[in-house]
Amino acid sequence: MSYVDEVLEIVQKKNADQPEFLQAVTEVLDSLRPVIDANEELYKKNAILERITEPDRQFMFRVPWVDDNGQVQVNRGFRVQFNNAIGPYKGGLRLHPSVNLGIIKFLGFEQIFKNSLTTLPIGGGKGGSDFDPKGKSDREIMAFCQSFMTELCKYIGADVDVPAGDIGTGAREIGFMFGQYKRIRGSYEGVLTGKGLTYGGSLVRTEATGYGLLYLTQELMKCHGESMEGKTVCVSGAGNVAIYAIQKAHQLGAKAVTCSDSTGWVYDPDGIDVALLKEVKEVKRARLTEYAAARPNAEYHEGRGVWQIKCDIALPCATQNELLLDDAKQLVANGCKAVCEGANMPTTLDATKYLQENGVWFVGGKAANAGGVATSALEMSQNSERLSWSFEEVDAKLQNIMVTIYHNIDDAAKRYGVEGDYVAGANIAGFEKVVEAMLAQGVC
Ligand code: NDP
Ligand code: 2IT
Repeated sequence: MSYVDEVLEIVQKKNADQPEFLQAVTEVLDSLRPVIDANEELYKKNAILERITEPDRQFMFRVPWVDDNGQVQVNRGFRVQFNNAIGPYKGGLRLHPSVNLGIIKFLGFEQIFKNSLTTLPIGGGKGGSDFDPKGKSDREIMAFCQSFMTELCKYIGADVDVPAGDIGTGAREIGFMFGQYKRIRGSYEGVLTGKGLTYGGSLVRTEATGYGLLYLTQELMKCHGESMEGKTVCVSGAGNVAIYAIQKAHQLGAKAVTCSDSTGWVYDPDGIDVALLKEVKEVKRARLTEYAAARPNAEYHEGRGVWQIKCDIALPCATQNELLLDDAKQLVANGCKAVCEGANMPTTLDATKYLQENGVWFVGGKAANAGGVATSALEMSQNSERLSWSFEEVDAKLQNIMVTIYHNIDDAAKRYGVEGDYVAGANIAGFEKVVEAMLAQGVC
């Protein structure tokens, strides 16, 4: 049995109740086969794969808070510190009722490779809670965030582990958490990213994941002799990543015609109105029915369905496993040329395989959505030097990072004889740097 298969078997046995984690590990290890085969003796002797699939440590804790009726509520908090071979742990905090240890582990595991791809010195981690921010008052959100940070603050620090936003965690939540960290630890430091601009945040961080996704997509198209001009784009999600992906798509001359939330989706043939979408989702925190009601030609549909709309480029930006095999078939049948993941693991393994086998240029989230965490690392740099850079400066760095990522993953795929397989290219390029650092640092 090959070393990869041996480790896959161990990981499956140890984590049988964590399907998302197993999915993420299977994708990575499967695509690393050419590198592992070339170095099997060295990696096996050093148990590289056993070490990289086991978190350095994981914290699970009780988060008690008082709701507006005076009732005590209890949630479960998580922080998984997966690998710090190349820098302090870095990764977001997800607040969503579906959150469990397996989901945080899949996200933390992917973060190792993504963060390596950014070319910046950050390790992989992730955290969150099964807390549901929907329908909560600002006071309830603050009560939860303060309680969550009261425990989390023991494990993080500007040179140790630097959390940020993810699903359900935006500027409001980061602000409440930063305030509580400062209060308990008495330290004003860059312990979180995605902070407000008045207290150490970076320009462009809010837009960075969506913008970065489009910068990478643009480079992908360019290298295949195509431009973004006049392209029709289907986007899923209606949160931070989706909104700024749509905005940048429009700035680059394409037209994004769909978005979705957890209850339904919108098709707007005139192009999604970003200002209206921001008003509905960021200010009112309302449903997409409100968007559709304000747009004469927009259609609203309950459930899921954005991938049935004919498009040149598909950008899944909501959550994991939201683009299934049937969706992939529909996209191919409609002539879709490229799929780039704004979300983490939105495409199932069989859907990815189908897209790749049918000539769709497919770039996975570890490369395509790395602009968010890359800009977080730029926020850390600014905090360290106690300066802040202009919008243009950060945006130019972000563009450069995304273009570099595209070429690094393309080159890695070519080096190992899998040209055009950007999933393998990303996993290989991300893995190479981490494994070199792990070997240099001995058994730890
Ligand atoms: P937000 O919370 O801002 O938005 C998530 C959006 O997806 C919402 O519109 C939400 O609907 C919708 N959605 C639909 N179905 C689900 C579901 N089952 N679970 C959760 N959300 C659902 O999150 P982000 O935009 O920040 O994150 C989107 C994806 O991008 C995630 O996979 C995240 O891990 C990834 N990502 C985020 C980065 C960042 O910087 N924020 C960086 C890199 C990746 P509703 O409006 O009804 O809640
Ligand atoms: O999935 C991700 O890369 C994020 N949610 C962003 C993490 C970060 O530290 O900015």
